[in-house]
Amino acid sequence: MNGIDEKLQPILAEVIRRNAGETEFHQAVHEVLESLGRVVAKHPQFLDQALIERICEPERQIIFRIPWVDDNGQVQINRGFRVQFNSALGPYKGGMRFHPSVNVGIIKFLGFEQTFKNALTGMPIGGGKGGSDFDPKGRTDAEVMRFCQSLMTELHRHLGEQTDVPAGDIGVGGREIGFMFGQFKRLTNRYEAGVFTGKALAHGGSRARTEATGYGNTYFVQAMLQTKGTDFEGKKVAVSGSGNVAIYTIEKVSSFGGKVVACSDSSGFVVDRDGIDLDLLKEIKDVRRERISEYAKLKGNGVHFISSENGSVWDVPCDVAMPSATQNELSGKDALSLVKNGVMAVGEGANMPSTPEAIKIFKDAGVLFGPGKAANAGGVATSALEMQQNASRDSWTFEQTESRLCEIMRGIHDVCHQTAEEYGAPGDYVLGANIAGFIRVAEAMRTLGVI
Ligand code: NDP
Ligand code: 2IT
Repeated sequence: MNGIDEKLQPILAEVIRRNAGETEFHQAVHEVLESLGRVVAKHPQFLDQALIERICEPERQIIFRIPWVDDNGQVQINRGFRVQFNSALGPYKGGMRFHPSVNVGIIKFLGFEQTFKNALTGMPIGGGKGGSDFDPKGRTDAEVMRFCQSLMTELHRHLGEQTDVPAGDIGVGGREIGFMFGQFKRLTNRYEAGVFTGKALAHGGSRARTEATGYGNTYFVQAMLQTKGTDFEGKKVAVSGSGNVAIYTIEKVSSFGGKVVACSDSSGFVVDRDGIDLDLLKEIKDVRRERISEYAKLKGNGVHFISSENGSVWDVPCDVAMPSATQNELSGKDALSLVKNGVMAVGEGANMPSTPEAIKIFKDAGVLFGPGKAANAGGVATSALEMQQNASRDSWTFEQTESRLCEIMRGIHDVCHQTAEEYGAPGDYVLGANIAGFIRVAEAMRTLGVI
């Protein structure tokens, strides 16, 4: 029917009833439950102690008002969220997202995914996520600072390096982390560097954290390609988004000999047959905070901007697709177009960017498919390395940190690959990631008793 084992059907029905209207959360739970049929058939003990039901229910959800004053003296109100999903393996860990689309269902799906992703890294971190419907676009630095300070005035009481450790996500980068950490430090009178990750180097940030998600996804896709005896050399790559994850994906893919021919933002995409000029892209996005259409204007010379009404970045022919913008950005139609153009691998830099229809199309076509909870885990894994450096009051070199990241990504790839084989679905990284992540969390929960 819906691909879920009959013993697990009531669990999904209850999640849908209890979280009415939260479609992204339903989608994320559905996908994991679909994989767990094979686990409970082999190990029925996972049906005991309502383990699966408890995994689907966040430990704590915090929703709060964020009032702040804009540059015109007007009072603005946003809503803040922190969903502390699961702390069986360690303190809640996961990013903060600032985007007008943010609501409790989106934060809940992200926290749920984060729980399994963090387990896959093998690091001692639980799962959580937070954010706000605040839109940073067009806001001045002073407005962003006042907003972050107001948010932290409430959130600080729920955080701690042993309790809950936020980081960045969409709309939250070094600037926002700095403002939030600054307000946390002021309110608590504690220099607790390990309470945030993604900090500036001056405050105990880790080298390679900024690069880690994009680099990690590239390492993951490289490992998938190697199972087919190939690599990035000479491959054409399409990347969506042009934020943190996209930029460092483009950097790493290029260093591996691939050519990134397209990237995007929510207004449209650019195609550059010579390969995206990374210095220009960083200048437009990181320094000037402008739209991707500026890239085509400044580069000229046959580079086109196509607005989202007139096409999709996934129509650009490529060998490898690396969606790095947002959830459900790659539809069934996009997947058909990619398959028609001969795509051989997809690595999800974003969280849940491919719709269920798209995933099925890739699977049926034999495309190597690295799901977000495995492929984009390099960011949070390096956050855990930042926590490790903070705890030991140490600071590692870029090379040392990147080499740990590379090992961790190889480990995640291998555990997903082996688990898929063990459960009778060789090459199915979705199944491998869901099962391997679930087993680590569920085993840890069982030994803690019913809490
Ligand atoms: P950024 O804010 O740096 O960049 C986000 C990019 O995605 C922008 O180009 C943005 O375009 C685009 N985008 C955002 N929302 C939409 C939308 N609704 N429709 C189309 N495009 C959109 O965020 P990150 O690069 O950090 O995050 C990108 C993805 O990667 C997210 O799914 C995030 O959850 C995931 N991720 C991030 C990690 C990290 O360490 N930062 C770690 C693991 C996963 P525009 O500017 O027009 O909004
Ligand atoms: O989705 C993610 O894994 C992130 N946004 C990074 C989380 C983190 O704590 O580094």
